[in-house]
Amino acid sequence: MHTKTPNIFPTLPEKPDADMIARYREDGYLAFLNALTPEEVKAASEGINELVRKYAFNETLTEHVFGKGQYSDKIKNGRGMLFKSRTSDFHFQVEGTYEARPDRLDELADNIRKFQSYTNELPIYDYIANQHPKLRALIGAVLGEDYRPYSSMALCKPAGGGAEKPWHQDLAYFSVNRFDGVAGVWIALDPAVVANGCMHVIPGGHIKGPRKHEWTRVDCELTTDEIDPADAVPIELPPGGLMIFDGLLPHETPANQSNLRRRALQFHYQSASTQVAPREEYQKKFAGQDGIFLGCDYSKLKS
Ligand SMILES: O=C(O)CCC(=O)C(=O)O
Repeated sequence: MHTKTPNIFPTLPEKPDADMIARYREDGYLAFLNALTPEEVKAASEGINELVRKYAFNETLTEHVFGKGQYSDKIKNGRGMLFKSRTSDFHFQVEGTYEARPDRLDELADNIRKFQSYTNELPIYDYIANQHPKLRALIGAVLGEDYRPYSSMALCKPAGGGAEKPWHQDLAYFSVNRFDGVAGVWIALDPAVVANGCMHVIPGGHIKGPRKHEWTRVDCELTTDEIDPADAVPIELPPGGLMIFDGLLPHETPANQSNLRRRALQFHYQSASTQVAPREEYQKKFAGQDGIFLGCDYSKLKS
């Protein structure tokens, strides 16, 4: 029986105990108020400014392209602009309502919506993602010791309107050969509270398996036919707080309606027996009894 109060542990331990892992299997997530040190949070936060100063409007290192998809109706000038590395998969995207300009890069750093494939861009991100002893112990306990990174993708919410990320299961976006071997780790860099768009989850909602996602006016999402927001709990975390969650757990983050920015790191991992699968194959797997794909069909993305 789940209560509407989230279970949030005070501190990420050196090694999670069996009760914690049992709780993860049942609820589909574990949250900890205190996981990164203030120094780690500071370095990770300053890294955002460092990356934006280094790459934004630097034509040698990145190309800038105008946003697509959910921002397509808002794009004017630098709004929703995407900066793509010329040498790697690293890219970041400006919030759809903010106009990126080369003469105010620190302000721009506070108005980024998304960072993708950023783990190798700075040692602090590689450390947190791949070497942090307590995090390694936690992920190892959840996925097995030989787990591997799957992706790095962080969403941020600028103050005063950072966009929502509606209800979804991460496995609706991914392509893997099994559902039980993917976990996400989400780390707050600012206080994350309801008003600025903290994580909300449906405890135990992973157990039902894949659910039907639809492209709506906002994004690829689970509609209220599939989830009841009344079952949700908010996961409010201070800077350095962390949540680990199952790839099938329904979760969302509302829009930032406050004047407090909400930045985060996010990494996903796969177990040793989880392989990336061709998308066509996965579409048959993440399907209903009628064989129809329930995940996010990118061919339906507005361009
Ligand atoms: O950080 C957020 O606002 C949402 C992250 C998320 O749910 C995702 O990337 O799947």
